[in-house]
Amino acid sequence: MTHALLVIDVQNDFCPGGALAVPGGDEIVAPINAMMGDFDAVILTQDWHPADHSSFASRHDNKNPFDTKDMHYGPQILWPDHCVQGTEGANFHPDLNTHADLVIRKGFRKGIDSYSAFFENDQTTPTGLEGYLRTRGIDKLTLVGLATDFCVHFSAIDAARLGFDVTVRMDACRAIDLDGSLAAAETAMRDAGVTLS
Ligand code: VGL
Ligand code: ZN
Repeated sequence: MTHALLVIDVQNDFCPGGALAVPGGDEIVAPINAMMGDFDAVILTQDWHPADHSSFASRHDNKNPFDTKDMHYGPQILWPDHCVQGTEGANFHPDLNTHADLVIRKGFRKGIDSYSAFFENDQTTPTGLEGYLRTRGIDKLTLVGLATDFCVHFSAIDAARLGFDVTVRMDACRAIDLDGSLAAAETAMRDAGVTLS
């Protein structure tokens, strides 16, 4: 098997002090760096929004961060402005080893969010990552990063549905955990055939 490490969104805005800080988000940087050498390929994802992205609560009247809004593709949680293209918050954590084979950006279309590294939130628009993995012969994925219950969760489920052998290293992930979203994500990942370790 050809085994890739998929490092999800280890960016300043998801770390303590950032705009959408995930508790303990920076604690996973050293363990992730330490595991990179164990894989045939290392791929980083980067949440990469235009300043007027429709997932930002600030773009909607009478909405606050963490409210939900019905979009054309379904319900969307509204977030504080985060990971704006070209800003310090969108940069990878300064200690993350970025000597990766591929960096894939997502969430760059104003009108649609993308939690998954494979499909945007309409669950049909591909990012191109599947083709990259298949043409490189990668069939096994280990996921780590931020946040367990959003981008890691949706990426893991999509990868399993696409037929990859998927493991999430929970010790190298951290969660936002809104209203039980971490427990729900764990159940959904297990039901999709993802190994949680
Ligand atoms: C993420 C919320 C908004 C994530 C990205 O990386 O999990 N969560 N954008
Ligand atoms: Zn985002």
